[in-house]
Amino acid sequence: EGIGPQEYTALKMEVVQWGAEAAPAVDPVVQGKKVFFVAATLRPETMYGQTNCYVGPAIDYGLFEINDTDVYVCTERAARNMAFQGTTKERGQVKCLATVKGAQLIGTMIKAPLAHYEQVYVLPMETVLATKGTGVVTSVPSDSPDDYATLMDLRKKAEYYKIDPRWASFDPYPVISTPTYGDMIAETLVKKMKIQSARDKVQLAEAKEIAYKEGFYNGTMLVGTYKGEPVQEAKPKVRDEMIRANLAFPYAE
Ligand code: A2H
Repeated sequence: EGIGPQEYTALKMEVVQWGAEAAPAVDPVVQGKKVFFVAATLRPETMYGQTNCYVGPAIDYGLFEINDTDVYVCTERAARNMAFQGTTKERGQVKCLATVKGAQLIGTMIKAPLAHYEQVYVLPMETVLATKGTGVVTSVPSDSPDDYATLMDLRKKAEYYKIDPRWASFDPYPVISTPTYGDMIAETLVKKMKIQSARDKVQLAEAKEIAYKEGFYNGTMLVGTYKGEPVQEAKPKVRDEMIRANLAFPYAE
């Protein structure tokens, strides 16, 4: 974060099957349309390692009609921004078909573009901010300490979080190798720094910083089209590849 706009990659994760809590509210309004959860990421090159997707359970989400065929699930704030960035059919125009709480979206099955696990589930993350990105975060526990810590919390207390343990059963999948931290930098850092849960905010912020810098400057791709290449080179190429394939689009704020 610094001066100027943050350039995200907005990843399109298509709904395969709505969770039981969402189906009654959304099924009638999205008939015949493709619906996508849209996740804002700064690490497009890690998408091979997605294991799930996160929403904030208390956050309000909308189902926004973007054009004649597609509906996006994100915050209203993000939908408005998209409407002024050429994402919608008509500039500045976006119609909300329905609103839902994040909690209702949990357990929905979605496609994860490029990922080793082709279909993953929507899970809750308390630390998702409604004021950043789209309010939807794709989870890459191999490379994001926050994603890793949250996934482990969910596995430990599935009942408390009201999730089916199967939804959190996809193991972290190695995507990037660094000389100092091996091929699962997030897991290595969380263990090394003795981070107990997603509530250890200060240590997680430090781990996030290390993982980001190490991955970017010293990381090598272990999978995908740019396997063997430095992360610095692969990152824009993976982003372009996804955008060309209509699996993602640029999003700034
Ligand atoms: B990143 P910045 Cl592998 N609330 O994507 C909380 N976190 C959010 C968010 C929100 N509303 N919207 C996006 N994010 C996350 C991948 C990733 C990310 C990896 C490693 C680090 C990392 C997979 N999750 O981010 O505050 C998203 O997670 C660490 C910086 O705008 C997004 O990129 O700088 C990142 O935070 C955006 O954070």
